[in-house]
Amino acid sequence: MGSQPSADTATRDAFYQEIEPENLRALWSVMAGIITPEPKSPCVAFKWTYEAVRARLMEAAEFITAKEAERRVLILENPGLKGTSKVTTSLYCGVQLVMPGEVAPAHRHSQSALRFVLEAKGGHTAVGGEKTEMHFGDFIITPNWEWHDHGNTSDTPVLWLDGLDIPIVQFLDASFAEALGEDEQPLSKPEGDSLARFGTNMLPVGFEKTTPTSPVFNYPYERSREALESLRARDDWDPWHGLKMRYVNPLDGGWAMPTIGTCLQLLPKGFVTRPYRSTDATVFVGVEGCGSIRIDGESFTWAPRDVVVVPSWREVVHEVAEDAVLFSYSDRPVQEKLGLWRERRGNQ
Ligand code: 1HN
Repeated sequence: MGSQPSADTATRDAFYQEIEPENLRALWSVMAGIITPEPKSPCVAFKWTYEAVRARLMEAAEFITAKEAERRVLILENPGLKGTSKVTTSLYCGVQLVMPGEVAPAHRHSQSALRFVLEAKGGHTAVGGEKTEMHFGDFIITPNWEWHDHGNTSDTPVLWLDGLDIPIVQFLDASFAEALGEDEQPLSKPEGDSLARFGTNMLPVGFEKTTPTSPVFNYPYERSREALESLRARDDWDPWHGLKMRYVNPLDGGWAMPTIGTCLQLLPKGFVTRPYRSTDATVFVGVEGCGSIRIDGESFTWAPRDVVVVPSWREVVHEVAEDAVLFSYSDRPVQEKLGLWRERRGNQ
């Protein structure tokens, strides 16, 4: 009883083929592939060297302006996800170039963006009526549906890394976008307003949270770096992360962005982290010093501004020969909200 049917493979395969035109599929024939005992991603570990990406952007600048392109960006596309414009299965990564005198015109869209500034001596971005100057290492947020435009009034190129939740919005089929029709949006706030209002461990009395994104939109590197430097005095290193801080929304202590979690970490000279894995595939950006990231035994050496992507649930070991700083981003806030995020700390 219950174990009777035992048709041959040919009978079963014929059945699968017969039901296919009826838009039916037998779960038992695909179940092992869709419900895996552990994450099994087509996303692969990879490194992009900044100098190589920068050189290609400079080449592009000879045949297209920032305005013509709308955004002059080279997408860092994961080799395991070709043709998808994804760096991981849930996130996007690109490097953007704005040449002296150029503008990237105002537009807005459902996707949220982060900028991590790689090279800037006077570039700027405006978000939701406020302009901010860009400096190396600044983490800048463009919340979804806020107008944003970029410009460069300096005499040197401005480059930054763009991290967006494009694949998440695409998965949900929730994309809207529009152009303002002007190069620059009208400014309604003085520069520095958001940081003074929300980024000084004080909040305007009576202020109520109405959006899921941090009201601080530029987290200057100078401040974040100084915090890490002050904290090293205690010599209190996490064996898996060194000294790793997350960027927060001062209104609730949560992640600064609803879909993308961002961190800055310091690893002291000679530090080797213990093996670590987590379900959030992560994009690391070298900021200071240099080192290597061993991913499931494969080593990727990095220097400032290089980008390394670690897929979900792959084992990570950081090793640095000198003091090193890394910026990173992942979809951890989404996984946490859904109760899906997991980590495993090895060598305990
Ligand atoms: C975008 O708006 C920017 O504003 C950069 O700089 C990259 C990639 C896809 C869609 C919108 C930007 C983008 C983007």
